[in-house]
Amino acid sequence: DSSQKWILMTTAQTPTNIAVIKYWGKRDEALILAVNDSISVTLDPQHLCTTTTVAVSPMFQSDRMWLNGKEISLSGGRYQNCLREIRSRASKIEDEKKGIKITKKDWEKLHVHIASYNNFPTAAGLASSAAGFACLVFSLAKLMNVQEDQGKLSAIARQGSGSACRSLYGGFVKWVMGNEENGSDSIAVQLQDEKHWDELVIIIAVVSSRQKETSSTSGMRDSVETSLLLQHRAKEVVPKRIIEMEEAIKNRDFPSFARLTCADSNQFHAVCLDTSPPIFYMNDTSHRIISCVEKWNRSEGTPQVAYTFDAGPNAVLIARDRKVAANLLQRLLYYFPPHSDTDLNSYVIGDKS
Ligand code: 2P0
Repeated sequence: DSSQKWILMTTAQTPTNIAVIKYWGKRDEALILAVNDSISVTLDPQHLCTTTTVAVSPMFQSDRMWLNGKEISLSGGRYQNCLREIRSRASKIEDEKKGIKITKKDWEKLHVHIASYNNFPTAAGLASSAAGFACLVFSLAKLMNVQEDQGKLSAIARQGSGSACRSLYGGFVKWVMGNEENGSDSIAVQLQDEKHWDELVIIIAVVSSRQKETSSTSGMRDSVETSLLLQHRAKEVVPKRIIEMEEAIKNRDFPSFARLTCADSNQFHAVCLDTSPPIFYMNDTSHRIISCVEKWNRSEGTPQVAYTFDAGPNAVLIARDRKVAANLLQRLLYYFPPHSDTDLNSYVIGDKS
């Protein structure tokens, strides 16, 4: 009854995640099914996170969404898929004190308003879509009293953005590519919780906060169509690396963790170069950061820092402990002094959570 004046609202916060074994390439574009498994670490929610408030009311005339205060269209397939999947699982709510009663049938007609904020630059290769869709799905599921486990919710978030499925858990997370054609087994699972390896410190060196030129979605489509290296990587390389990485994480084996993380980042960017037309996500500053870390690790005889780069030039640096992290920051400031040609815009420092 639209004469009713109530609004029901809920807010959630979701951190972004950084892949240490990368997802790059889909076998199904509409359902967002990957060509290989991937593994990520979820960041501390204080930094790099999305906060989303969702509201439902009989007074709302249509579904609407605002991102960082600006209205955006919900007409895209990805938003529609997430909304439809969540709505179809909505269950009844009865709150006598507030005088709110929503039946399962009511949810089909009720509209939602969504307000989402990122505390970091959108689409600068800092995985904003991962936190964004994970938060959207999680908050809508809470609002609509959806009774599904996290795995099922991760499969819904996946249909918003592949990497989003991994942000529904803290700690170390694996996105299992699955075999089913309908994607029902393409879900995220937690490998280890946030307390398992809490000595690690993650520093993100923001090389550029400009919007990237090639979106991940179109970049990986081109790679799937043209890169032979991608085929080799998905079939031969990643399956072995996933097993080794799970073992390294379980044993808190930093040398193996660092070796696998750096190698996988480098192979992902090699796939980008092997794509036609080639995709350049890293720039000279990114390459210089890699050289610095490689030299330092070699001179110590054992890795101190792992680096990984996503679809942009920003460096994600994972230090083995706080002491190394302090040393790393000093080195970054020395080699990339502020206000020089190659200064870094800022640093985001976070313990992983
Ligand atoms: C990852 N990236 O595993 C990889 C590494 C970027 C490089 O997932 O098309 O925004 O929405 O599924 O998830 C970025 O791709 O792409 C990404 P869609 P998404 O984190």
